[in-house]
Amino acid sequence: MEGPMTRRIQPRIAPSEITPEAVFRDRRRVLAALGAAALGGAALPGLGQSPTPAGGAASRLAPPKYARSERWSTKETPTSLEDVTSYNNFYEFGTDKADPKANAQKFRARPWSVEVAGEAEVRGRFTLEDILRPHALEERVYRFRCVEAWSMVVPWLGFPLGDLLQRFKPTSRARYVEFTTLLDPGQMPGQRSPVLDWPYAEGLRMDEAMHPLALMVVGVYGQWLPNQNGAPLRLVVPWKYGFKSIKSIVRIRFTEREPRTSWNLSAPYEYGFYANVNPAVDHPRWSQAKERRLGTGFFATRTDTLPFNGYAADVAGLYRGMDLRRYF
Ligand SMILES: Nc1nc2c(c(=O)[nH]1)N[C@H]1C(S)=C(S)[C@@H](COP(=O)(O)O)O[C@H]1N2
Ligand SMILES: [Mo]
Repeated sequence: MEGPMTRRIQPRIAPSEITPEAVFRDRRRVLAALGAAALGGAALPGLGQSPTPAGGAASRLAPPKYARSERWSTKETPTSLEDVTSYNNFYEFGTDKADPKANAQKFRARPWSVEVAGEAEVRGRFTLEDILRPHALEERVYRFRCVEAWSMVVPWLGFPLGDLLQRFKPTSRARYVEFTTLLDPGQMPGQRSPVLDWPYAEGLRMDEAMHPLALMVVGVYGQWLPNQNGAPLRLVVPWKYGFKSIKSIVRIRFTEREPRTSWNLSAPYEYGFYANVNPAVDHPRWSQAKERRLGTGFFATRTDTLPFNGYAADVAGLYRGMDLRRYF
């Protein structure tokens, strides 16, 4: 997408932040011996044994059950399922828009687990089923605006990110949360090229992450997520440029300091940490004033981009007093 191939970056995680490997291996060995399904070090509230099979491709799973959320849905016409699932940015599978669909079909999105680390009382590794079990799924039709100036309208299935994060009991030192995508060059051919500093990482300030619009997404158009859209678990932050909406998440880490994020590391003058949609702040190489809605034809008139992608009434208060030209 956006950046030219840019510099390689030094490892950015201090040794002190890494859970000692031995602790991990030991915990896993003990739990394996007990035949435990959940690998968590601490009990996650409301969780027992998984009733759903851990394995299986999305197509073999029972379809998701959900209820539509009118409160958080736009009435705009959704972009077609075909466009949403065949015009993608997922650099782990290639940099052309058609690459993710072509190269991600055999990706194993199940079984899956997520590691929770950092400034939280509940840490450890949790199966996808443990992550999902207590959350009712909602369908929310959100506008989605890529930093490349195209946009779409998508009926996502998910649940509020804040509801998930609260289960881990973040400590008072948690001011940010970092998300990391799977690192697996065997399955993700794009990771064999240094296009980005893999694994892909993103982050939010805690109050942004707790905002009811921030959505943990597991499906689209009433189905489990196709691999090219970030199966089995991805973020959608509709008031920010699309690159904040990180796919195929394997790690959630609570931090005191602003985490490093992949696109900001790659091209800091082009992609900020905040990345709020803002028609008044141009990308150094193109205007952000307008956008092209997918599916409306290549020659369709570009429509005006709205501050915070049209969600200003809900989220502008998060940034009161901040210079949005500086913190772009
Ligand atoms: N891991 C990962 N997450 C990612 C990306 C990526 O390349 N890798 N691309 C981002 C960008 S730039 C956009 S616009 C959206 C695209 O999501 P979609 O393909 O579901 O429309 O995913 C975001 N999440
Ligand atoms: Mo994007």
